[in-house]
Amino acid sequence: MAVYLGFDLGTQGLAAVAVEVDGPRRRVVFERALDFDTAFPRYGTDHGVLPREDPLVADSSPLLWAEALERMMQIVATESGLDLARVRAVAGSAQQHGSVYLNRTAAETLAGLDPAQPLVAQLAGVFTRKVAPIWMDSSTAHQCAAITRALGGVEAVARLTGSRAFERFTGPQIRKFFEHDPAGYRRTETIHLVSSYLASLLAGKRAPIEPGDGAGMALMDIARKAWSPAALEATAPELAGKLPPLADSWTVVGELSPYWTRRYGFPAAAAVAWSGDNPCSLVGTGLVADGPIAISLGTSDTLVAPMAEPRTDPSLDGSVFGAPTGSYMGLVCFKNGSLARERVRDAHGMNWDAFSRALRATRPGNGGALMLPWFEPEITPPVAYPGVRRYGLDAADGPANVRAVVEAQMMALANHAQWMGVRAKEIRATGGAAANRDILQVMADVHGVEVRPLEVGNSACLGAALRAWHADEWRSGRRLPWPDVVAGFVVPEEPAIRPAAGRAPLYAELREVYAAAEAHALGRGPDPGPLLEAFRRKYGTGR
Ligand code: XUL
Repeated sequence: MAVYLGFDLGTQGLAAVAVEVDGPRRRVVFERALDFDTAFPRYGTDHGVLPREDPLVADSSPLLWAEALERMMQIVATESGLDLARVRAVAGSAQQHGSVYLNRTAAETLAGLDPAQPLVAQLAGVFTRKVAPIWMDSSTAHQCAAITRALGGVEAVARLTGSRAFERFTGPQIRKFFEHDPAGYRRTETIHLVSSYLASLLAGKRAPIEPGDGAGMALMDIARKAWSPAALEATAPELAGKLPPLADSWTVVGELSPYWTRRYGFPAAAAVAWSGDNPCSLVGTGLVADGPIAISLGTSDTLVAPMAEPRTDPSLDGSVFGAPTGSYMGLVCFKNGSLARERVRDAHGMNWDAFSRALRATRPGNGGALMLPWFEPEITPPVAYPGVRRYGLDAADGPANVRAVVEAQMMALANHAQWMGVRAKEIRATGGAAANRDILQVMADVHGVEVRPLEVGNSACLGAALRAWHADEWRSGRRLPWPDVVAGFVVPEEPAIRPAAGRAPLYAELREVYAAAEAHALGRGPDPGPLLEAFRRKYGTGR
């Protein structure tokens, strides 16, 4: 009976899942989550982000992440009730794009961690940059423009790397660090992603980056899954020597280092490469064959779908990443996910129950009242200067604003994923807000397909644990097919949430109006007023 451990370090917290495999019997035997703000208040984070003056900047603390990892390892060792001797492999999932900058003492420190001391006490001297820029940062427009120019334009960047150079991507962030602190950059021996940094802490040595997370850096040649010399050159000097190597997702980095075995009694289990949360979620939602797509409603809202070949988005809103299966995946990402839902909830003094009641009390189409929920700078479509736009929507009307924010999010997800060309047969819903069936009803109605939440809500974490199992089998020479890896673990809940009859034409029309409102707000199209008017005439106004 083997146990596999998966971690997920998200924006706001760290989660862990343990799965047990006993022949055909598969079960989740442990789940736990830690919230950064409340469990580690001394870092002063707000929803996992360090205090900031510039709304375009978003950093977190690599020390906080290390402390959280240690706390969770301790919980697994002392509170989970698991027989540690049965833990065969550990893997992880991490928020994508964030970067950690280590000096030349780091390798020795990691290799020789003293089991008598806490981890953070020993790591204090290994960073050349105290903070880690994270995926919510959108302060690198200049660097994106410079990299894009050097690589021959936006389409050329997308063809080469699978995406345009997005502000949150690691390459532009590295360039910004080099420009603002050239001496710090020179002192940097290794630049890790959040994923490879955490894998390195577990293995006690430099872990590689795998192609799922590596694709989110604007540095990887997506077709070859290798660092692109041209992209490295366009980003910062001598970058090739500072990046860990790229390696397959199922790479075993080494064994859990003596720090973990001696301090907490773990066995010398395989420490497997970590990946990004979206690639891990692809596995944890069971998207290992064509058919379903997945939507994650978390701090960010994302839509992912498996892809056989790296086909890029002509509108350049979406991204192609490597998939942990060795194939590819398409992704669209929205920054105004849970954050926007919470802002609306809080602005109208509601809790989640009241939020749900508001959804039930309002009509699909919201009487033609629309919101563009850009509370924070948005990724899709790119909005540098935030500001919520309302069309025919009274800002004081709580229920109408609740419906407007959820409909907007679902329509934006559907509209901006069209380039993937997938006709989804079913949507697997995951992330915190997937527990809310009223939100999922809007998802089903707007997308016109059945929606199934999953029994394990944190699919990125489950995906990480399943990747640990797959990698352990692989190193023993067994090539476990991916459908066998997910079978029995990825269990869509029944009954599915079905699109209500008659809503398809309404949302088909409203999605066009929504696209027109986006174009208008971005200065690319006329006022959608007449379209909204026509919609209201056809479908009625009011609740
Ligand atoms: C994906 C993205 C976010 C983060 C959130 O490109 O930026 O989904 O991975 O953790």
